[in-house]
Amino acid sequence: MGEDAGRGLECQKIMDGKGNNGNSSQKAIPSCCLKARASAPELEAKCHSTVVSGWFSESQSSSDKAGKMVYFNNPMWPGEAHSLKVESILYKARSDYQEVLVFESSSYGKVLVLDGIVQLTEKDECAYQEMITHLPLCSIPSPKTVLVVGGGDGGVLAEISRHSSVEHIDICEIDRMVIEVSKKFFPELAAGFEDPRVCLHVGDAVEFLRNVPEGKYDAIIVDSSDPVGPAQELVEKPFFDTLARALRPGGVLCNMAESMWLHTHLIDDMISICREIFKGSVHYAWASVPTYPSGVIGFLICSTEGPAVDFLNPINPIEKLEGAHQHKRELRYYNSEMHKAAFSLPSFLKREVRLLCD
Ligand code: SPD
Repeated sequence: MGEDAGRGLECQKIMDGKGNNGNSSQKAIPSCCLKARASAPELEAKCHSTVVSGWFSESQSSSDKAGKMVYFNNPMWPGEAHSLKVESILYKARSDYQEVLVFESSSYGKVLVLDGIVQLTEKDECAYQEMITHLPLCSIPSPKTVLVVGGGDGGVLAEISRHSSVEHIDICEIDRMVIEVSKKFFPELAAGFEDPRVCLHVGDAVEFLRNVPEGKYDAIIVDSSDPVGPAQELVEKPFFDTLARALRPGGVLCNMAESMWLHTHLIDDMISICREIFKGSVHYAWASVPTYPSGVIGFLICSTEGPAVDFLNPINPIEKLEGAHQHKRELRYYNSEMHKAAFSLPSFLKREVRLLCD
């Protein structure tokens, strides 16, 4: 759908990363590129996705002064790179913030890649989008106001739209190109923007949250990319402070929280920050997503002080939600059993992230 349909346009705000309207001539360089430049200053520091001999790999490449390609590993998962066979490249362009790539894979359908990192594939996107949405929304009775941070592909919006209690959904996505590309190549997900309850803000979430009235939301979902590049600030304490401030007492946050196989230190840091800020409860849950590094992704799920939230036993089960199953798309991954199971953690994680045992 064009942005002129639905109520999306009425509340659309367009800002650059600094909260100004219009185009800024100074474009921020993604921090992964800064890292690449620091470690190899002779490189023209522009990240490219890597497609070699018909295979996409989750590593990045850059060209040196002589135009020769140099490959480097993503700093988030050194020493490994998952690969997908490419049938055809459908779209490739650089936005103000990142490189955006869409390709048709031979086994996972269409794939959306940002700065060389897989964001979703048609085959397994359901696991991530359903879990990050319904873990929080099924844990509170009758959610009404929801904020999505990131989520420019629209998949999380499409899941929220199953909840008929929801009256208003704000979404703050920094990169307009992600929205446009999703509308073109992933229309089933981007259909989420058509929901008349959705209010789109194109801009920096940190800036957006600064101006949100205290206690506005029942739930916030942070559907970000990894904390390299434009999403770096989204795992830092000041950002969690603003999220907590924007939630009502007993409101819930669900935040993408990386892989337990690869990022125990990051998870540990995030949990310790959130324990300080969210006085209700803080939990870690996970789901299986084959095309994410190590095949799993985690969610940090927290509540603010107020009416107690029992995340482990959903009070608002999806099976009882009127209309949730008569939706345009079938639920493929989430159900109340998966919800409860998602909080079961392997022993190594409990040992390495001691805060999970408190
Ligand atoms: N390592 C990849 C994590 C990507 C998380 N965001 C996915 C966006 C899908 N809506």
